[in-house]
Amino acid sequence: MTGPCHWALGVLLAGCFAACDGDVLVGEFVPEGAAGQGGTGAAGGMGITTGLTTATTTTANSGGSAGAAECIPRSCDGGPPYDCGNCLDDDADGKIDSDDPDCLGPCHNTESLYYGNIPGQSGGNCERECYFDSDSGVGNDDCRSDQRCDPLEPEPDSCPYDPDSGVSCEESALPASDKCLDTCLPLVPNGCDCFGCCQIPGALTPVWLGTEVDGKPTCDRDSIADPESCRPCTLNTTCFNRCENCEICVGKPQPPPNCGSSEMPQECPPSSEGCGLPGQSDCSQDHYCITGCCTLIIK
Ligand SMILES: [Ca+2]
Ligand SMILES: [Ca+2]
Ligand SMILES: [Ca+2]
Ligand SMILES: [Ca+2]
Repeated sequence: MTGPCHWALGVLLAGCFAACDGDVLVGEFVPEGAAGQGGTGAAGGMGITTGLTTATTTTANSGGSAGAAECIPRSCDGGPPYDCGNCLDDDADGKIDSDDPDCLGPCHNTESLYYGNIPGQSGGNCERECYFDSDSGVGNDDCRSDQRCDPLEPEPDSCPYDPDSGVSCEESALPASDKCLDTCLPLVPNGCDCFGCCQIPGALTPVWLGTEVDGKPTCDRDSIADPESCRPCTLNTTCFNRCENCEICVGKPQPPPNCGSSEMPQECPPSSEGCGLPGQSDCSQDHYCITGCCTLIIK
């Protein structure tokens, strides 16, 4: 597409649509070259405090391979984009946002760790709520758990196992509520429970993505088998997205051979499109590619 249509103008001027090559809808990727200065979103992303690593100035515009699509930022629950939605390669590994295997969703603020790194996620107490949402407190999703009730001690220093500490471990052990399942589970990547405890290939036990040692997050893809860096945890099987054989999962970027079709080898929920593998399209803007499936993030 070589016409003068700007993406930004295209949104504003209905007349432009007719001149553009096909429909250009807000929230869809447009081919490189069509956007021109429409990288307003990317520019917006630059203003955001980055996560644990220093963002490079590489953008989807300049850093992509030939034929790369224009990146459109993804929001976490309506807020400004975090590192995994800002269209920048924040850890300079050549992969941006959902294409980076370290990114587990739009509410993930580092491209180099499994630790989520968003405000409120490690709020100084031992309570846990939905790990994959915007972390505005336990009230918004009604997902409740407490690290002190887990005998595997995901946080041995700050929250050692102590079922008599005054927290109600009976309550913590109740099945997840319908509200928790409705609000949190759709955002949970394959292999994880709602609280950030995940079964990952290569790890002997389920591991706590938010593991910190001496106040520093430590769990990443390289340390999955190290129980000090990625602490063991007990899965909450009442709010759990199991990693099925033909699914893409945390730590499993490809389904095994003989799954699905050549266009879509991975398994996704009904009506969800596959994403992230060669030849597959990007998700629309209100969706995020979570473990190989376009997942609705804005309702
Ligand atoms: Ca990014
Ligand atoms: Ca990256
Ligand atoms: Ca990365
Ligand atoms: Ca699953």
